[in-house]
Amino acid sequence: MRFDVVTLFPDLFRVWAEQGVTGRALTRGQAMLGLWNPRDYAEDVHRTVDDRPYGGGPGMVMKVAPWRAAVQAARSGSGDHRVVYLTPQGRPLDQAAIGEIAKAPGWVLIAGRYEGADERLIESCVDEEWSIGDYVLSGGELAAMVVMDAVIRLLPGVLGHRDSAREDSYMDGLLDCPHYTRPEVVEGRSVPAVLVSGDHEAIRRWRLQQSLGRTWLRRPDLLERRGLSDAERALLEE
Ligand code: 6GU
Repeated sequence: MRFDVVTLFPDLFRVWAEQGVTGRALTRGQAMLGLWNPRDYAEDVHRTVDDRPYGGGPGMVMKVAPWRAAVQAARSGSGDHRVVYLTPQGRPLDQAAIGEIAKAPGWVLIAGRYEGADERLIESCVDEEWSIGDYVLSGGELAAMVVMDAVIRLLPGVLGHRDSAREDSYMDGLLDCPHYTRPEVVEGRSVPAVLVSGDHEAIRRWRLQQSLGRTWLRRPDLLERRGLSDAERALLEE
């Protein structure tokens, strides 16, 4: 998987790209990251990347020329991957969408700033628009990192197989169950007895029950969409 990010703040990504599970994947070459700064593609002496909006009003608008030049350099410098503009106006992503995104060989992600992009930039070089949720960020950089993190952890060999096995199991589409580690008692609160029972079948059932119960209480919308198997229905009624 290759990501090419078009951003005015490439340094934000350089620190991110060395940390944790995603950092390790990038270091090992399981994923690749290219960074492209529109400021490097501006033609004027001030290296202008934004300008005042036609029609007036507050804020600035991303200028077509430097952003388009950076996007084109990013595309031709990699593998002609599809171009995504990250914006709250985009298609809202969920885990199923992340799974589809992870199947492509790569993506060019435009992390915008200011009030938004000149519409002609979107018309001329954007294939898709994605949103990471119904709230507004001051720039697309964090959204790009969110998407890349969610995708990279799905790539083969990125998570240890203990984690990926857990991910493949009954948890899909449900909220996670509670977790505990030592010590066994914290401020008078004990670890649920079943988890120290050594009964692996009972532990599996408890975790599924917790996942189902939490999802039912906290995110009934998820259960609505996903539905329940007969086995899960029976477990909820115990
Ligand atoms: Cl993708 N970008 C920005 N700037 N804000 C957002 C977003 C993206 N998704 C939700 N809010």
